[in-house]
Amino acid sequence: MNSKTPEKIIKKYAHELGFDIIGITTAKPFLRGEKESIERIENGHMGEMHWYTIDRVQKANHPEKLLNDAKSIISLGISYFKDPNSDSNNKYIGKVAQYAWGKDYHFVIKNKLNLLVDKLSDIFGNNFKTRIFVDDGPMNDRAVAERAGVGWFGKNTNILTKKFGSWVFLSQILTTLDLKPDKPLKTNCGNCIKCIDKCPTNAIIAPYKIDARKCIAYLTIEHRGAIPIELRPHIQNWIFGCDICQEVCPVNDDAEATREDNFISTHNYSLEYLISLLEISEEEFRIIFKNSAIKRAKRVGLQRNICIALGNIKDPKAVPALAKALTSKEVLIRQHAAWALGQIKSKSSLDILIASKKSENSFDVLSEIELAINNKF
Ligand code: B12
Repeated sequence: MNSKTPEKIIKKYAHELGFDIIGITTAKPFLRGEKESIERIENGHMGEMHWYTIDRVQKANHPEKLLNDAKSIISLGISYFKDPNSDSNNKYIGKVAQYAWGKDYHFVIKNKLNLLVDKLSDIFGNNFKTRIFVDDGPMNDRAVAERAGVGWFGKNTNILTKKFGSWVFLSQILTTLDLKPDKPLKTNCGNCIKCIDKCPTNAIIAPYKIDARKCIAYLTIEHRGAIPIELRPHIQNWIFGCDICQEVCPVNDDAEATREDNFISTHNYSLEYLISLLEISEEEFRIIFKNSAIKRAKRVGLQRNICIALGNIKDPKAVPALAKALTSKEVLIRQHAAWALGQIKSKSSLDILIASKKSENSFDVLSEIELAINNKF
Protein backbone atom coordinates (compact mmCIF):
# COMPACT_ATOMS: atom_id res chain seq x y z
CA MET A 1 0.00 0.00 0.00
CA ASN A 2 2.82 2.33 0.99
CA SER A 3 4.52 1.95 -2.38
CA LYS A 4 1.74 4.09 -3.88
CA THR A 5 2.54 7.33 -1.99
CA PRO A 6 3.27 10.25 -4.36
CA GLU A 7 6.74 10.60 -2.78
CA LYS A 8 7.55 6.97 -3.62
CA ILE A 9 6.25 7.33 -7.18
CA ILE A 10 8.40 10.46 -7.65
CA LYS A 11 11.49 8.69 -6.29
CA LYS A 12 10.95 5.60 -8.41
CA TYR A 13 10.53 7.63 -11.58
CA ALA A 14 13.51 9.88 -10.76
CA HIS A 15 15.62 6.77 -10.32
CA GLU A 16 14.45 5.45 -13.68
CA LEU A 17 15.48 8.77 -15.23
CA GLY A 18 19.02 8.22 -13.93
CA PHE A 19 19.06 10.07 -10.61
CA ASP A 20 20.85 7.97 -8.00
CA ILE A 21 19.75 9.53 -4.72
CA ILE A 22 16.50 11.37 -4.14
CA GLY A 23 15.36 13.12 -0.97
CA ILE A 24 12.64 15.60 -0.09
CA THR A 25 12.74 18.52 2.31
CA THR A 26 10.61 21.53 3.15
CA ALA A 27 11.11 24.98 1.62
CA LYS A 28 11.90 26.48 5.05
CA PRO A 29 14.99 28.74 5.21
CA PHE A 30 18.56 27.46 5.60
CA LEU A 31 19.76 29.71 8.37
CA ARG A 32 23.22 28.21 8.88
CA GLY A 33 23.75 28.32 5.13
CA GLU A 34 22.87 32.01 5.05
CA LYS A 35 25.10 32.93 8.00
CA GLU A 36 28.10 30.90 6.75
CA SER A 37 27.83 32.22 3.21
CA ILE A 38 27.63 35.85 4.30
CA GLU A 39 30.62 35.33 6.60
CA ARG A 40 32.62 33.84 3.71
CA ILE A 41 31.87 36.83 1.50
CA GLU A 42 32.71 39.30 4.26
CA ASN A 43 36.00 37.54 5.09
CA GLY A 44 37.02 37.60 1.43
CA HIS A 45 36.93 33.77 1.24
CA MET A 46 34.85 33.77 -1.93
CA GLY A 47 37.70 35.52 -3.79
CA GLU A 48 36.63 37.35 -6.91
CA MET A 49 33.42 35.43 -7.53
CA HIS A 50 31.55 38.72 -7.92
CA TRP A 51 28.39 36.89 -8.96
CA TYR A 52 28.25 35.36 -5.48
CA THR A 53 26.52 38.33 -3.83
CA ILE A 54 24.71 38.83 -0.51
CA ASP A 55 21.49 39.19 -2.49
CA ARG A 56 22.10 35.79 -4.12
CA VAL A 57 22.87 34.21 -0.73
CA GLN A 58 19.64 35.53 0.75
CA LYS A 59 17.62 34.05 -2.09
CA ALA A 60 19.60 30.80 -2.01
CA ASN A 61 18.78 30.21 1.64
CA HIS A 62 15.16 31.42 1.60
CA PRO A 63 13.44 29.27 -1.03
CA GLU A 64 10.17 31.17 -0.59
CA LYS A 65 11.98 34.13 -2.23
CA LEU A 66 12.62 31.96 -5.31
CA LEU A 67 9.06 30.72 -5.77
CA ASN A 68 5.89 32.15 -4.21
CA ASP A 69 4.13 29.66 -1.92
CA ALA A 70 7.00 27.18 -2.24
CA LYS A 71 6.45 24.26 0.15
CA SER A 72 8.85 21.46 -0.79
CA ILE A 73 12.18 20.79 -2.45
CA ILE A 74 13.02 17.55 -4.22
CA SER A 75 16.80 17.13 -3.92
CA LEU A 76 18.48 14.93 -6.51
CA GLY A 77 21.97 13.48 -6.60
CA ILE A 78 23.46 11.87 -9.71
CA SER A 79 26.84 10.17 -9.74
CA TYR A 80 29.52 11.22 -12.22
CA PHE A 81 32.24 8.93 -10.93
CA LYS A 82 34.38 6.88 -13.26
CA ASP A 83 37.45 5.25 -11.77
CA PRO A 84 40.38 6.92 -13.60
CA ASN A 85 42.46 3.75 -13.13
CA SER A 86 39.88 1.53 -14.78
CA ASP A 87 40.65 2.76 -18.29
CA SER A 88 44.15 1.89 -19.45
CA ASN A 89 43.76 4.02 -22.61
CA ASN A 90 43.17 7.09 -20.53
CA LYS A 91 46.79 8.16 -20.07
CA TYR A 92 46.21 11.75 -19.26
CA ILE A 93 48.93 14.19 -18.39
CA GLY A 94 46.77 17.24 -17.85
CA LYS A 95 44.23 16.58 -15.14
CA VAL A 96 40.61 17.65 -15.43
CA ALA A 97 38.28 17.29 -12.43
CA GLN A 98 35.93 14.40 -13.02
CA TYR A 99 32.82 16.54 -12.87
CA ALA A 100 33.92 18.13 -16.15
CA TRP A 101 34.54 14.87 -18.02
CA GLY A 102 32.09 14.13 -20.78
CA LYS A 103 29.07 16.29 -21.61
CA ASP A 104 28.24 19.46 -19.71
CA TYR A 105 26.14 18.29 -16.74
CA HIS A 106 23.87 21.34 -16.91
CA PHE A 107 22.33 20.08 -20.19
CA VAL A 108 22.19 16.45 -19.17
CA ILE A 109 20.55 17.06 -15.79
CA LYS A 110 18.17 19.78 -16.98
CA ASN A 111 16.64 17.34 -19.48
CA LYS A 112 16.03 14.82 -16.74
CA LEU A 113 14.56 17.46 -14.39
CA ASN A 114 12.10 18.58 -17.07
CA LEU A 115 10.96 14.98 -17.57
CA LEU A 116 10.50 14.65 -13.82
CA VAL A 117 8.41 17.83 -13.72
CA ASP A 118 6.19 16.35 -16.46
CA LYS A 119 5.74 13.29 -14.30
CA LEU A 120 4.65 15.50 -11.39
CA SER A 121 1.85 16.81 -13.64
CA ASP A 122 0.77 13.23 -14.35
CA ILE A 123 0.49 12.61 -10.63
CA PHE A 124 -0.84 15.93 -9.34
CA GLY A 125 -2.55 17.63 -12.28
CA ASN A 126 -1.53 21.15 -13.23
CA ASN A 127 -2.46 23.16 -10.19
CA PHE A 128 1.05 23.68 -8.85
CA LYS A 129 4.24 25.54 -9.72
CA THR A 130 7.84 24.38 -9.96
CA ARG A 131 11.28 25.83 -10.53
CA ILE A 132 14.30 23.72 -11.39
CA PHE A 133 17.95 24.31 -10.42
CA VAL A 134 21.12 22.67 -11.59
CA ASP A 135 24.05 24.71 -10.35
CA ASP A 136 22.79 27.57 -12.47
CA GLY A 137 20.81 29.73 -10.10
CA PRO A 138 20.63 30.98 -6.56
CA MET A 139 20.03 27.86 -4.49
CA ASN A 140 22.14 26.40 -1.70
CA ASP A 141 22.41 22.94 -3.25
CA ARG A 142 24.41 21.33 -0.45
CA ALA A 143 22.25 22.64 2.40
CA VAL A 144 19.16 21.30 0.60
CA ALA A 145 20.80 17.89 0.07
CA GLU A 146 21.83 17.68 3.71
CA ARG A 147 18.36 18.43 5.05
CA ALA A 148 16.71 16.10 2.51
CA GLY A 149 18.88 13.21 3.73
CA VAL A 150 20.71 12.84 0.39
CA GLY A 151 24.07 13.01 2.18
CA TRP A 152 26.04 14.67 4.95
CA PHE A 153 28.53 17.54 4.96
CA GLY A 154 32.14 16.36 4.75
CA LYS A 155 34.86 18.51 6.30
CA ASN A 156 35.90 19.43 2.75
CA THR A 157 32.38 20.95 2.50
CA ASN A 158 31.26 18.40 -0.10
CA ILE A 159 28.07 16.42 0.42
CA LEU A 160 29.03 12.80 0.95
CA THR A 161 26.62 10.02 0.13
CA LYS A 162 26.71 6.43 1.33
CA LYS A 163 26.82 4.69 -2.06
CA PHE A 164 28.37 7.26 -4.37
CA GLY A 165 30.62 9.22 -2.02
CA SER A 166 30.94 12.89 -2.91
CA TRP A 167 31.06 12.23 -6.68
CA VAL A 168 27.51 13.46 -7.16
CA PHE A 169 26.00 16.48 -8.84
CA LEU A 170 23.19 18.06 -6.90
CA SER A 171 20.04 19.53 -8.41
CA GLN A 172 16.57 20.46 -7.20
CA ILE A 173 12.92 20.89 -8.03
CA LEU A 174 11.40 23.59 -5.87
CA THR A 175 7.63 23.30 -5.80
CA THR A 176 4.40 24.55 -4.26
CA LEU A 177 3.38 20.89 -3.73
CA ASP A 178 3.22 19.85 -0.10
CA LEU A 179 5.33 16.67 -0.04
CA LYS A 180 6.31 14.58 2.97
CA PRO A 181 9.91 15.48 3.92
CA ASP A 182 12.68 12.94 4.56
CA LYS A 183 14.94 13.12 7.60
CA PRO A 184 18.58 14.28 7.53
CA LEU A 185 21.19 11.54 8.02
CA LYS A 186 22.96 11.31 11.35
CA THR A 187 26.36 10.47 9.80
CA ASN A 188 29.50 12.64 10.03
CA CYS A 189 33.23 12.35 9.25
CA GLY A 190 34.26 11.50 12.82
CA ASN A 191 37.92 12.24 13.49
CA CYS A 192 39.05 11.99 9.86
CA ILE A 193 40.88 15.07 8.56
CA LYS A 194 42.55 13.56 5.46
CA CYS A 195 41.06 16.16 3.13
CA ILE A 196 42.38 18.97 5.31
CA ASP A 197 45.86 17.43 5.53
CA LYS A 198 46.18 16.55 1.85
CA CYS A 199 44.98 19.76 0.22
CA PRO A 200 48.20 21.00 -1.42
CA THR A 201 47.28 24.66 -0.98
CA ASN A 202 45.74 24.38 2.51
CA ALA A 203 42.47 25.72 1.17
CA ILE A 204 40.40 23.94 3.83
CA ILE A 205 41.20 26.41 6.58
CA ALA A 206 39.04 24.63 9.18
CA PRO A 207 36.51 21.77 9.05
CA TYR A 208 33.60 22.86 6.77
CA LYS A 209 35.37 26.07 5.69
CA ILE A 210 37.08 26.69 2.36
CA ASP A 211 39.10 29.75 1.49
CA ALA A 212 38.31 29.71 -2.23
CA ARG A 213 41.28 31.97 -2.96
CA LYS A 214 43.55 29.00 -2.26
CA CYS A 215 41.34 26.26 -3.74
CA ILE A 216 42.73 24.85 -7.01
CA ALA A 217 39.16 24.50 -8.32
CA TYR A 218 38.58 28.22 -7.80
CA LEU A 219 41.96 29.23 -9.20
CA THR A 220 41.65 27.15 -12.37
CA ILE A 221 37.93 27.71 -13.07
CA GLU A 222 36.63 30.93 -11.57
CA HIS A 223 39.66 33.15 -11.09
CA ARG A 224 40.25 35.43 -14.06
CA GLY A 225 43.64 37.06 -13.41
CA ALA A 226 47.17 35.86 -12.73
CA ILE A 227 47.50 32.91 -10.37
CA PRO A 228 49.58 33.82 -7.31
CA ILE A 229 53.10 32.70 -8.11
CA GLU A 230 53.62 30.86 -4.82
CA LEU A 231 50.55 28.68 -5.48
CA ARG A 232 51.52 27.65 -9.03
CA PRO A 233 53.79 24.69 -8.11
CA HIS A 234 51.02 23.28 -5.88
CA ILE A 235 48.55 23.26 -8.76
CA GLN A 236 50.60 20.38 -10.22
CA ASN A 237 49.06 19.26 -13.52
CA TRP A 238 45.43 20.23 -12.81
CA ILE A 239 44.22 22.22 -15.80
CA PHE A 240 40.55 22.49 -14.82
CA GLY A 241 39.22 21.98 -11.29
CA CYS A 242 40.76 19.66 -8.74
CA ASP A 243 39.66 16.40 -7.09
CA ILE A 244 42.31 15.95 -4.42
CA CYS A 245 40.00 16.50 -1.43
CA GLN A 246 37.65 13.92 -2.93
CA GLU A 247 40.32 11.42 -4.01
CA VAL A 248 41.74 11.16 -0.49
CA CYS A 249 38.35 10.83 1.19
CA PRO A 250 37.87 7.29 2.59
CA VAL A 251 34.11 7.50 2.02
CA ASN A 252 34.91 7.65 -1.69
CA ASP A 253 36.95 4.43 -1.62
CA ASP A 254 34.02 2.21 -2.55
CA ALA A 255 32.00 4.71 -4.57
CA GLU A 256 29.81 3.12 -7.23
CA ALA A 257 30.46 4.27 -10.78
CA THR A 258 28.07 6.44 -12.77
CA ARG A 259 25.40 4.84 -14.96
CA GLU A 260 25.28 7.97 -17.15
CA ASP A 261 27.20 7.55 -20.43
CA ASN A 262 27.16 11.30 -20.99
CA PHE A 263 29.53 11.79 -18.02
CA ILE A 264 32.24 9.57 -19.41
CA SER A 265 35.30 11.29 -20.84
CA THR A 266 35.99 11.72 -24.50
CA HIS A 267 39.23 13.68 -24.15
CA ASN A 268 42.70 12.38 -23.52
CA TYR A 269 44.82 15.18 -22.11
CA SER A 270 48.19 13.90 -23.30
CA LEU A 271 51.21 16.18 -23.39
CA GLU A 272 50.72 16.59 -27.15
CA TYR A 273 47.08 17.56 -26.67
CA LEU A 274 47.95 20.12 -23.98
CA ILE A 275 50.56 21.62 -26.28
CA SER A 276 48.05 21.83 -29.13
CA LEU A 277 45.47 23.49 -26.85
CA LEU A 278 47.97 26.25 -26.11
CA GLU A 279 47.62 27.38 -29.69
CA ILE A 280 43.86 27.34 -30.28
CA SER A 281 41.87 30.46 -31.16
CA GLU A 282 38.64 31.71 -29.54
CA GLU A 283 36.66 30.12 -32.34
CA GLU A 284 38.38 26.75 -31.95
CA PHE A 285 37.91 26.88 -28.17
CA ARG A 286 34.17 27.47 -28.63
CA ILE A 287 33.90 24.49 -30.97
CA ILE A 288 35.99 22.06 -28.91
CA PHE A 289 34.34 22.88 -25.57
CA LYS A 290 30.81 23.71 -26.74
CA ASN A 291 29.32 20.73 -24.91
CA SER A 292 31.77 20.68 -22.02
CA ALA A 293 31.75 22.35 -18.58
CA ILE A 294 35.35 23.40 -19.34
CA LYS A 295 34.09 26.39 -21.31
CA ARG A 296 33.55 28.12 -17.94
CA ALA A 297 37.32 28.76 -17.66
CA LYS A 298 37.29 30.63 -21.00
CA ARG A 299 40.04 30.20 -23.55
CA VAL A 300 42.55 32.50 -21.88
CA GLY A 301 41.94 30.93 -18.45
CA LEU A 302 42.45 27.42 -19.80
CA GLN A 303 45.63 28.39 -21.64
CA ARG A 304 46.93 30.08 -18.47
CA ASN A 305 46.26 26.81 -16.58
CA ILE A 306 47.97 24.75 -19.28
CA CYS A 307 51.09 26.95 -18.98
CA ILE A 308 51.18 26.19 -15.26
CA ALA A 309 50.72 22.46 -15.82
CA LEU A 310 53.50 22.44 -18.46
CA GLY A 311 55.77 24.34 -16.07
CA ASN A 312 55.13 21.71 -13.42
CA ILE A 313 55.49 18.75 -15.81
CA LYS A 314 58.85 20.25 -16.94
CA ASP A 315 59.05 18.34 -20.24
CA PRO A 316 61.32 20.25 -22.71
CA LYS A 317 59.00 19.13 -25.55
CA ALA A 318 56.71 21.96 -24.44
CA VAL A 319 59.35 24.67 -24.99
CA PRO A 320 58.46 25.60 -28.63
CA ALA A 321 54.74 25.97 -27.78
CA LEU A 322 55.55 28.01 -24.67
CA ALA A 323 57.91 30.19 -26.72
CA LYS A 324 55.00 30.89 -29.06
CA ALA A 325 52.72 31.59 -26.09
CA LEU A 326 55.27 34.15 -24.96
CA THR A 327 54.29 36.18 -28.04
CA SER A 328 50.53 35.86 -27.40
CA LYS A 329 48.35 39.00 -27.50
CA GLU A 330 47.22 38.20 -23.96
CA VAL A 331 49.37 39.53 -21.12
CA LEU A 332 48.02 36.78 -18.85
CA ILE A 333 49.25 34.03 -21.17
CA ARG A 334 52.65 35.66 -21.67
CA GLN A 335 53.08 35.92 -17.88
CA HIS A 336 52.35 32.26 -17.26
CA ALA A 337 54.32 31.09 -20.31
CA ALA A 338 57.35 32.95 -18.93
CA TRP A 339 56.92 31.24 -15.57
CA ALA A 340 56.63 27.82 -17.23
CA LEU A 341 59.79 28.35 -19.32
CA GLY A 342 61.62 29.30 -16.11
CA GLN A 343 60.46 26.08 -14.47
CA ILE A 344 61.64 23.94 -17.40
CA LYS A 345 64.98 25.68 -17.07
CA SER A 346 66.71 24.22 -20.15
CA LYS A 347 69.32 26.12 -22.14
CA SER A 348 66.80 26.89 -24.89
CA SER A 349 64.01 27.95 -22.49
CA LEU A 350 66.37 30.39 -20.78
CA ASP A 351 67.62 31.75 -24.14
CA ILE A 352 64.02 32.33 -25.21
CA LEU A 353 63.26 34.20 -22.00
CA ILE A 354 66.33 36.41 -22.33
CA ALA A 355 65.56 37.20 -26.00
CA SER A 356 61.93 38.03 -25.21
CA LYS A 357 62.93 40.91 -22.93
CA LYS A 358 63.78 43.07 -25.96
CA SER A 359 60.29 43.06 -27.43
CA GLU A 360 58.20 42.81 -24.26
CA ASN A 361 56.48 46.01 -23.20
CA SER A 362 54.26 44.89 -20.33
CA PHE A 363 55.67 45.57 -16.90
CA ASP A 364 53.85 42.53 -15.46
CA VAL A 365 55.31 40.18 -18.07
CA LEU A 366 58.80 41.67 -17.76
CA SER A 367 58.83 41.09 -14.04
CA GLU A 368 57.70 37.46 -14.56
CA ILE A 369 60.51 37.05 -17.11
CA GLU A 370 63.07 38.38 -14.63
CA LEU A 371 61.82 36.04 -11.91
CA ALA A 372 61.85 33.14 -14.36
CA ILE A 373 65.40 33.81 -15.56
CA ASN A 374 66.67 34.11 -12.02
CA ASN A 375 64.57 31.06 -11.18
CA LYS A 376 62.92 32.67 -8.22
CA PHE A 377 59.79 30.56 -7.48
C1 B12 B 1 30.73 28.68 -5.22
C2 B12 B 1 30.91 27.23 -5.50
C3 B12 B 1 32.22 26.73 -5.54
C4 B12 B 1 33.42 27.56 -5.11
C5 B12 B 1 33.46 27.63 -3.57
C6 B12 B 1 33.31 26.24 -2.91
C7 B12 B 1 32.86 26.27 -1.48
N1 B12 B 1 33.19 25.22 -0.76
O1 B12 B 1 32.19 27.17 -1.05
C8 B12 B 1 34.59 26.78 -5.76
C9 B12 B 1 34.89 27.35 -7.14
C10 B12 B 1 35.89 26.74 -4.97
C11 B12 B 1 33.96 25.39 -5.92
C12 B12 B 1 34.70 24.24 -6.02
C13 B12 B 1 34.14 22.98 -6.17
N2 B12 B 1 32.87 22.70 -6.42
CO1 B12 B 1 31.45 24.03 -6.32
N3 B12 B 1 29.98 25.15 -6.12
C14 B12 B 1 29.80 26.38 -5.73
C15 B12 B 1 28.31 26.77 -5.64
C16 B12 B 1 27.93 27.58 -6.88
C17 B12 B 1 27.94 27.55 -4.38
C18 B12 B 1 28.54 26.93 -3.07
C19 B12 B 1 28.38 27.87 -1.89
O2 B12 B 1 27.35 28.46 -1.68
N4 B12 B 1 29.45 28.04 -1.11
C20 B12 B 1 29.42 28.91 0.06
C21 B12 B 1 29.69 28.18 1.33
C22 B12 B 1 29.21 28.97 2.56
O3 B12 B 1 29.01 26.98 1.34
P1 B12 B 1 29.69 25.57 1.68
O4 B12 B 1 31.13 25.50 1.41
O5 B12 B 1 28.81 24.59 0.99
O6 B12 B 1 29.52 25.65 3.23
C23 B12 B 1 28.57 24.92 3.99
C24 B12 B 1 29.26 24.03 5.00
O7 B12 B 1 30.43 24.68 5.38
C25 B12 B 1 28.21 23.97 6.11
N5 B12 B 1 28.73 24.08 7.43
C26 B12 B 1 29.27 25.16 8.00
N6 B12 B 1 29.61 24.91 9.28
C27 B12 B 1 29.29 23.62 9.52
C28 B12 B 1 29.42 22.87 10.66
C29 B12 B 1 28.99 21.55 10.63
C30 B12 B 1 29.15 20.70 11.87
C31 B12 B 1 28.42 21.01 9.45
C32 B12 B 1 27.95 19.58 9.39
C33 B12 B 1 28.28 21.79 8.28
C34 B12 B 1 28.73 23.10 8.36
O8 B12 B 1 27.32 25.09 5.93
C35 B12 B 1 27.77 25.89 4.85
C36 B12 B 1 26.61 26.52 4.11
O9 B12 B 1 25.63 25.60 3.67
C37 B12 B 1 27.62 25.35 -5.65
C38 B12 B 1 26.29 25.26 -6.39
C39 B12 B 1 25.15 25.85 -5.59
N7 B12 B 1 24.32 26.62 -6.24
O10 B12 B 1 25.03 25.59 -4.41
C40 B12 B 1 28.68 24.44 -6.32
C41 B12 B 1 28.90 23.01 -5.75
C42 B12 B 1 28.95 23.17 -4.25
N8 B12 B 1 30.20 22.63 -6.27
C43 B12 B 1 30.28 21.41 -6.57
C44 B12 B 1 31.47 20.77 -7.01
C45 B12 B 1 31.33 19.41 -7.66
C46 B12 B 1 32.71 21.39 -6.81
C47 B12 B 1 34.10 20.75 -6.95
C48 B12 B 1 34.18 19.31 -6.45
C49 B12 B 1 34.54 20.85 -8.44
C50 B12 B 1 35.95 20.38 -8.72
N9 B12 B 1 36.22 19.08 -8.69
O11 B12 B 1 36.82 21.14 -9.06
C51 B12 B 1 34.97 21.71 -6.09
C52 B12 B 1 35.04 21.26 -4.63
C53 B12 B 1 35.83 22.19 -3.75
C54 B12 B 1 35.32 22.13 -2.32
N10 B12 B 1 35.94 21.32 -1.48
O12 B12 B 1 34.34 22.82 -2.02
C55 B12 B 1 28.99 20.64 -6.29
C56 B12 B 1 29.18 19.84 -4.99
C57 B12 B 1 28.49 18.50 -4.98
C58 B12 B 1 28.67 17.84 -3.64
N11 B12 B 1 28.67 16.52 -3.67
O13 B12 B 1 28.81 18.46 -2.61
C59 B12 B 1 27.94 21.85 -6.20
C60 B12 B 1 26.80 21.61 -5.23
C61 B12 B 1 27.42 22.02 -7.64
C62 B12 B 1 26.34 21.01 -7.98
N12 B12 B 1 25.12 21.47 -8.17
O14 B12 B 1 26.56 19.82 -8.06
N13 B12 B 1 32.63 25.48 -5.91
